Amino acid sequence: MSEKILITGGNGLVGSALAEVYTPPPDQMGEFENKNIIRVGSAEYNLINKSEVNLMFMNHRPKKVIHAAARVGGLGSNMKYKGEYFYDNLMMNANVIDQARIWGVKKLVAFLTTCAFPAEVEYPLDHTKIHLGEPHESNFGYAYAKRMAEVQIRAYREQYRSLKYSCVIPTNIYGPNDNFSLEHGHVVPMLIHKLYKAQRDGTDFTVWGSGKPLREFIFSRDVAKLTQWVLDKYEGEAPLILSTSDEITIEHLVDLLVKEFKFKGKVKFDSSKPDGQYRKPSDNSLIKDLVPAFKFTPIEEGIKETVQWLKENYDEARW
Ligand code: GFB
Repeated sequence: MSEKILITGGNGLVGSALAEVYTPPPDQMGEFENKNIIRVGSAEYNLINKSEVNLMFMNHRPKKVIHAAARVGGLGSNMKYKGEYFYDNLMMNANVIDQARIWGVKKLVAFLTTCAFPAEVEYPLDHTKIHLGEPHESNFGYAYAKRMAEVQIRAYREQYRSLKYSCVIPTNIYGPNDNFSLEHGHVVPMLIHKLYKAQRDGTDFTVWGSGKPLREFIFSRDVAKLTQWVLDKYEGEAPLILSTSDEITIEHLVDLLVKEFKFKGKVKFDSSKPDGQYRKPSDNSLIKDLVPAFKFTPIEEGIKETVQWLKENYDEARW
């Protein structure tokens, strides 16, 4: 009998990539055979509510947990809903991590994000710098809530020695099944959706800000594969940054997307929209040392697959 793994946020960007990674095509099953995976989404359990989280553990009795559920959004959404982002994420994390402990889960992986790091700190970002200063003002509600998951896990590991809970810290994730909202989305899905519409309707393609900020993008399947490795193999205390450590400008991202769509229309940069944090370069040496053979998906390939996915699933996509 394989060990039951519960995945919260099971229908989201990371949850759906995890589902794919845990159920590869039959000819590639290998070591992942017989995994017993339960994916839960917000329609089944409201993780802000402790008694629903208790019910979730009572119903499923997992041995391991990947806690990928979060209230997330891009820069615009983070700026607009700071209070909700703080409360919802704080409560979800506190409830899931504590109920996991109560229900005897010995292994859990929780998600932080590189935007939880201080806005002004010596670069590159590494796991020792999470609490060394104020997060960027555009997303401090979300950032502090995420930081508290690291604190909770560190405190639990010290008090309850048998718990091997860990944090992963991905950079900006993108991929199929993302939220393609034109208001609340992250930059990759939002720009893909805008381009899709601009090409369909013969209109201009408008990008927020100056195009100068830098970001590190990671494909959702890479995050899922590395998370699976962390759940199975990693027992260390240090949070693991999941990152290619390759920075690109928003302008460069726009070029890649325009090329992928073969878009011939006008590209406009709207300086009335925010740039957000200028850059957040990260140090991926810990994960690279631990999983040296891992190959990250080149951004050109990840973008191609994501664009293709939206074109094929436009009517069912989330936004
Ligand atoms: O992914 P994103 O919204 O969030 O990217 P952050 C924002 C960057 O992309 C800014 C530019 O430099 C924007 O000016 N951008 C250009 C756009 N066009 C667009 C557009 O149409 N939509 C959006 N959204 N951006 C997030 C945090 O920060 O990082 C989250 O707010 C999350 O909490 C994520 O953790 C990883 O990278 O700025």
